[in-house]
Amino acid sequence: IQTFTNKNIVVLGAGLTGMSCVKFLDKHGLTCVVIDSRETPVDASAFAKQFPSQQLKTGHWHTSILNRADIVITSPGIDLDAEGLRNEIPSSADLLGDVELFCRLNNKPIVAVTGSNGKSTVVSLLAHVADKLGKRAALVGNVGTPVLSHVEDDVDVFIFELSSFQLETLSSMQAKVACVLNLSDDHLDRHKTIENYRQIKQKVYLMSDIAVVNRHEPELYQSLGLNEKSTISFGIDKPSAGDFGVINVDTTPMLAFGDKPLIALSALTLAGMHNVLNYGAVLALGHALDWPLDAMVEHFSSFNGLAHRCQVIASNDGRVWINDSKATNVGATLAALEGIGLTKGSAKLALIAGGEGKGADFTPLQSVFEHTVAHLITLGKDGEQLAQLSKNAVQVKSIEEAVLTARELTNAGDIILLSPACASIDMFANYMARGDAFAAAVSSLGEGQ
Ligand code: UMA
Ligand code: ADP
Repeated sequence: IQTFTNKNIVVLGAGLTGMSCVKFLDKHGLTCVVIDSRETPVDASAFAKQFPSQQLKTGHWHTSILNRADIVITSPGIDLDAEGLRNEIPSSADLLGDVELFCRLNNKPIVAVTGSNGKSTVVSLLAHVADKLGKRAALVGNVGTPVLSHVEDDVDVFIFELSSFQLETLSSMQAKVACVLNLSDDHLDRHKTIENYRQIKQKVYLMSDIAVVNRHEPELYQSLGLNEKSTISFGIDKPSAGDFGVINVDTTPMLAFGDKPLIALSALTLAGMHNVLNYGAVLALGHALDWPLDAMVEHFSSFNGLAHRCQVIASNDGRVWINDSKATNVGATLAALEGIGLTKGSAKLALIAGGEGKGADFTPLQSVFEHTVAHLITLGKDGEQLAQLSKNAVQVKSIEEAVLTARELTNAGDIILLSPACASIDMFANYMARGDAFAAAVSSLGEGQ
């Protein structure tokens, strides 16, 4: 970090990432200017009090300061091209993200997980198992804790959840093991094409000793020519020796390592085939770290999943209300609908969806809407586009109206799923606020038929 001394350092963004960067630089006696285009991203007087040596500039991008930068540490949510910032940064400047800075300073083992869906579930389960096995693990990154806030922790392993945004500015990671869980349309408003998005995700494999790969998505790794010996795969089909998958023991489907059965699928707490894949990925990652498989499996049962991911909400009107607000892309909503479609029996399903679609193609949802969704209730910026995919669609203006409409259209025994296939930012601060508003609207309904 001493190479940063006497340099003009600019931190772009005063969100979680930006503030973790200022704190880190400040602690090491370095000064920077933090720039944020919003008027009041943070309380300016609290900032001045906490960081008297640091400067905060808000309201616009202050390009004259950026033009003189030697080092620019940017936040993942800032689209440098769309904001017109790329050309304002001197070509000689060191442009990096917080994860890149972390990796330049770190020499502890890293597990890196990326993908369109399942990242938070996989890294949280891995961290849970680590904890139970007595390993000191720090869970950081896109999951909500900026990496730099733990860079000096004395741990056995860092577990990184990485977004495509964070990968864009990362080149120095040397992970022990990395995984791209899956890929489906997401963030295409920023990455433009699925090919660009894939290439950004695949970078994790080029920065890792061991690659954990999804056998059902070979296009994510085959072209990279990875070393067979240091590749571990997972899937829901029968695995080869050294890989993870599903085998039938008598007639019981079980997660297995090669031909060794580990646990029956029916004993897994998180439901749905997508979660079988998530469990398989966790086993493969743990195996790459030499963690004992039997002990890992033993600790699966005490992990109950994360809020806002296919979470059943308490209600007393006889219906099953499910909050899957974290389904912010088409792939996640498909996984939820396919899982529920397999188990719902004769119950009717009403789906609440819509929001900011981020330029995704919604048509993969059309056939599952036709077969599984009795009533589609849409809202938000791209609600109309979704509504066009179903004959049984109703458009509403708010989540409260969506809940009331769903209640009117359904009967006791039916299922109502909030799984938007879209980001929430057009109507809410984030997916958690959307899920909380949904749960609050459901609880205010009271009893009824
Ligand atoms: N900003 C501007 N102008 C803009 C855009 C942003 O000034 O046009 C400023 C905002 O005012 C804000 C700052 O930039 O102060 C925000 O930076 P940010 O959007 O990078 O958000 P952070 O608070 O730093 O949070 C980021 C991740 N956010 C995004 O990538 C959008 C968090 O992931 C992550 O948990 C955190 O760093 C810690 O690593 C969230 C996320 O939504 C959960 N991720 C996306 C996803 O999962 O789909 C990728
Ligand atoms: P991420 O951190 O990648 O957004 P989460 O674990 O938070 O992933 O889950 C996000 C959404 O994706 C939830 O709606 C969840 O039910 C769904 N999901 C989880 N795992 C998978 C998977 N392997 N494939 C498809 N969808 C998934």
